[in-house]
Amino acid sequence: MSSITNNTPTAELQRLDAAHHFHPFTDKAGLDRKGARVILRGEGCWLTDSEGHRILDAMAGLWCVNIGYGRKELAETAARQMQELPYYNTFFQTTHVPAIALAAKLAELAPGDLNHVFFAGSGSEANDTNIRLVRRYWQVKGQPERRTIIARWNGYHGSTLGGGSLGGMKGIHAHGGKIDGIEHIGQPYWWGEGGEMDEDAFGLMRAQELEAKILEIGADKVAAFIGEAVQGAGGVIVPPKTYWPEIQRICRKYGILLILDEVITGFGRTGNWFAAQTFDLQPDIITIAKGLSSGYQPIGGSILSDDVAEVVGSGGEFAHGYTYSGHPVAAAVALENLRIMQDEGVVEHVRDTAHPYLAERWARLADHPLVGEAKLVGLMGSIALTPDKARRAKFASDEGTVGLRTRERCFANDLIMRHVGDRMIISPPLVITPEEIDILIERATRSLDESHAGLKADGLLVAKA
Ligand code: PXG
Repeated sequence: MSSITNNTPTAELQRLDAAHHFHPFTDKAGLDRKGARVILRGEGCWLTDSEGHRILDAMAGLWCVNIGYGRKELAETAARQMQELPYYNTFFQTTHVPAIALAAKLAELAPGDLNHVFFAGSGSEANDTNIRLVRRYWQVKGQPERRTIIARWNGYHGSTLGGGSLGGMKGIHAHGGKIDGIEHIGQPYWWGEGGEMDEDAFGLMRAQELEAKILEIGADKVAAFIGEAVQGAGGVIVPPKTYWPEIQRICRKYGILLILDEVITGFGRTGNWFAAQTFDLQPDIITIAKGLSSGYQPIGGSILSDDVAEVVGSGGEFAHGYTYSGHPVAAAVALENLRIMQDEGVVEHVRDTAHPYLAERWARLADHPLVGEAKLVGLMGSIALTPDKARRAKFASDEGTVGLRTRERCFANDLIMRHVGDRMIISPPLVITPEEIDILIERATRSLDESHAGLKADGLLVAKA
C-alpha cells in the first residue's frame, strides 16, 4: 500500500477510514456513506481540515484540549521523557519521578484533604477504579453489604462496562447490559423536566430523590453517590443552586461516600481548579482525566481523601491497577500542562476574562427566536432550542432533529458546536481570547439564524402537543 499522508486526497482518506476504522459512538453505515471530516492539524483554538477549512473548535476536542492545540513544550516534554524512561510500571514496589511529581502536584491543587492519587489511563478506567475502591472501603471497615452506588439518569461516567453502568444513558445500557449494584435517580434538569415547579424547589426535590433511594435500598447497603458537578455529555445541565448543598447534606447524614466526577469540570473549566471549589463541595473522591493533560496524552485518575486512602490502604493489597497507571510519559506531559496553566494564569484567565466576556454575550443568545435558555458555568455552556420559549416546549419532531440540523449549520460555518438532543453545547479551550469569543458568537448566531430559517421553510417550528 502506498503511504498515507496529510497529502492523500480527502476522498481516498475517507474511503480507507470507512474500510478499516471503526469509530466510537458512531453509526458506521451512516458515516461510511457520508465520509468523516479529516482533521489535519491544530493551533490554539483552531483546527485545519483536509479541505483547508479553518475551524473554530468550541468543544476543545472532546472537552479536553484546555490549553489549546500546538503547545511545543508538551511535545518536547514527551520526547525527553521517552528518551529517559518511556515506560515502567508502578505495581511491584517501584515508582518513578513523573508519577511522584504529578501525584504531589495534584495533592497541592486539589481542595481539602484530597491528597492521594490512583492513576488510570482514562476517565472510564478511573470510574471503574472508583467502583472497586468504594466497595473495598466498606469491606475494610467491616460493612461489606455497603456496595450499591447511586448515580443519575442522563449522567455520563464513561463507556467501559463499569463507567457505562454508573452513567445513566439508556442507549449504553441497552448495548450489553450493566453491572449489578448501581441505581439511578432523576437528574437536576429543570428546563427539560421541571414542569410548573420553580427552579430552586425542583433542585431540592431532585436532590431529595437521593434520600428516598437510600431509604428504599437501606442505608447500610449504600456505598457511594456519584455525579458530575455539571453534566457534560448529558447536555451541559447546570443544576439549580439548591441541588448540591442538599446532596452533600444527605451523603453526610447517611455516611455515604461522595464521588465527584470532574473529568470535564476539573482543571479550570468552571473558573477554579476544581468544580468542588466552584460549588463548595467536599467530595471523598474526585475523578479526573481530559484537561489533566489537555488531551495531549491519555491519562486519568482518582484523587482520594486521607480517609479513603487510609482505610483502603490499611486492608492489605488493593487488587486493582492498569499497565499504564501513572505512565511516565503521560504523567510528565500532564505535569508540564499544569505548569503552563499555573505560570500563564489560565484558571485566572477563565475566571476574570474569558468567562465574564462570554457570559454577557452567551446570555444574549436567549433573545434569539430559536433559543429558550442559555446557561454558562466558567467556559462550559449550553442553549436550549425550542419552538415556544414561554412554555419551554419541545419540538414535535423527534428529539435531536433540530439540534442536528443546527449543528450542521455550525459545521458549514466552520464552528464546532455540538448538539445533545435539542441543546447546543460549547466547551472551548480555556485560552480562548475575547476576539475569538466574538467570532464564536458571530458564527453561532449566523448558524442559529440559518437553522431557524430552514426549520420555518420546512414546517418544523412546531411544538409538541
Ligand atoms: N466522566 C465524565 C464526566 C466524562 O465526561 C468520562 C467520565 C469518561 O472518560 P474517558 O476518558 O474514558 O472517555 C467522561 C468522558 C460526549 C462525550 O459525547 C463525552 C465524554 C466522552 C465521549 C463523548 O460529550 N466524556
